[in-house]
Amino acid sequence: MYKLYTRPGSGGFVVEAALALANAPFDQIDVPRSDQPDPAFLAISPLNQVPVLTLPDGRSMTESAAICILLAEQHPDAGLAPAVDEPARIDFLRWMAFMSSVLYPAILRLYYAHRYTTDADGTEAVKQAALAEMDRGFAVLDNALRGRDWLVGDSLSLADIYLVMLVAWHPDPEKARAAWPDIERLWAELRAHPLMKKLNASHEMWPA
Ligand SMILES: N[C@@H](CCC(=O)N[C@@H](CS)C(=O)NCC(=O)O)C(=O)O
Repeated sequence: MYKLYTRPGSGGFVVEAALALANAPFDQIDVPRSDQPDPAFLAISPLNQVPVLTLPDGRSMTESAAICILLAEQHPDAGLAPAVDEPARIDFLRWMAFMSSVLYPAILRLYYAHRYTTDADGTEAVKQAALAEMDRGFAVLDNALRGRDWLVGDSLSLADIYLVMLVAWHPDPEKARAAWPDIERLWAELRAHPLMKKLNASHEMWPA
């Protein structure tokens, strides 16, 4: 059985969605935010971050995008992502990497600005730059969604859920909705999705 280390409102959201869509049972361990982490947790998550997925064979992995890609591979019938031999697989890999390497870190710079400067007076500048980078990244994805129902391929994939998770962390959701209408269209679709509604009840990513 899988074990998922997570926390409400965290990147565990998309992993929980993946496991639920795959009908894969898992034990959920809530990891409270702490500056003095449990050494046992640090052994599997050296940066003290969630999500962490422990596989049925006991190995653990961090990195939300890698976890999503792995789960899509391990549960090919669940339709979590385009199959390896489908043309849309390229877009899936591309956007998962883009979201986890451009957008997620920009979001961390916004919310953990003190980590990204040695200047005690510098956090405001870090936040402003992080917001600008988020805006740049979301604009790229909004453009990628233009004229399409889903970010990749012809059906819902983990890339859509990952994107909606990220945009839900925007500090000004009203502005995000207005600025990126194609992302908002996808977000509205997922706000009405029964599984996302269920997950949102515990994660409170957006107002119910
Ligand atoms: N690169 C990691 C980032 C994970 C991450 O930043 N998780 C946040 C919650 S959304 C966290 O645990 N933050 C606590 C910290 O950084 O101290 C991933 O994609 O999984």
